Amino acid sequence: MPTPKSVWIDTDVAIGTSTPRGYNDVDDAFALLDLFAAPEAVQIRGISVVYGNTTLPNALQLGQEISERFGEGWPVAAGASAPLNLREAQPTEATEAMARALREAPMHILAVGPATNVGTLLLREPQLAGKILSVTLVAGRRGPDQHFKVGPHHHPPFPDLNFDLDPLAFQIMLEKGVPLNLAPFEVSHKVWIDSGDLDRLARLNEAGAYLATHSRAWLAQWQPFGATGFNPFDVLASSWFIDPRGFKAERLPVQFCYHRDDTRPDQPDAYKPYLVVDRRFRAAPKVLYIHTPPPDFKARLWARLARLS
Ligand SMILES: [Ca+2]
Repeated sequence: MPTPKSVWIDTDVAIGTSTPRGYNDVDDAFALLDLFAAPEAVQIRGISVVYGNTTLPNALQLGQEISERFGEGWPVAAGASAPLNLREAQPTEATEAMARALREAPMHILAVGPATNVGTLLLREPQLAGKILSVTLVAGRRGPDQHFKVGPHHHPPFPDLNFDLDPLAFQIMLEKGVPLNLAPFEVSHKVWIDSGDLDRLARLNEAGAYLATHSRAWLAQWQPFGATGFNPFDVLASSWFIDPRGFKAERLPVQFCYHRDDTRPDQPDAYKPYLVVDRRFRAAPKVLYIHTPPPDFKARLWARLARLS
């Protein structure tokens, strides 16, 4: 039996919350429960939260609730409530807790929200960069023309949310030379959770019922796009981290590419950076770009979740 990998989870968990625009993403909760269900593979060193899919207070409350109800009650540290500001890059409970953990022993970081907490940590404590074994992120694409569309009626496409909210945090991670693994839209777009999957999840156990109950409204929100399910973005990162067997990934150079903002087609003068992998960027640092899940991805996920109570 291999030793469990030591990991810190940084999340913008938002399940069950909404804004006037609609329901927020449920995927962080799937990823948290997936990780809680795999103690043989991962040793959870700590959990922190960040703004992103919802506000920091919402993420903190949900993180604590999920940790206590379905996990071992790990404390949840509050991180950033807004993107990194170089003029005021203050420490947070999250950056201090991560720094303490790194000083004790090296660990991986699974950062499934905006990377603000990791970026801030690296700015303030660059000497700890060498203790970060890797950071796994949900971001990136092969080019600005790879649009994040989930159905024939989906327009404009989704942003690369975690990257778009705080590109500077990604720039800092690259500059500090931390090994990065990207679980991008490309890999999650190959997995669909539909209402049959939610029915099955609901029958699994209390944890499955929790995920299913809070995912129905989110799923319904994808129907106008012409999608019959939803892509569970963050759980691709957690599942790959737990057990990478069967996933396909490539080591590719990564860099920022500035291009028209595809999420604002009505604003022809709007540009934004894209996080792009391309083997032609010869001088750029390389990341692991995970692009294809194993064929039995969902069966493996359900089998793990079934172990929860
Ligand atoms: Ca997330």
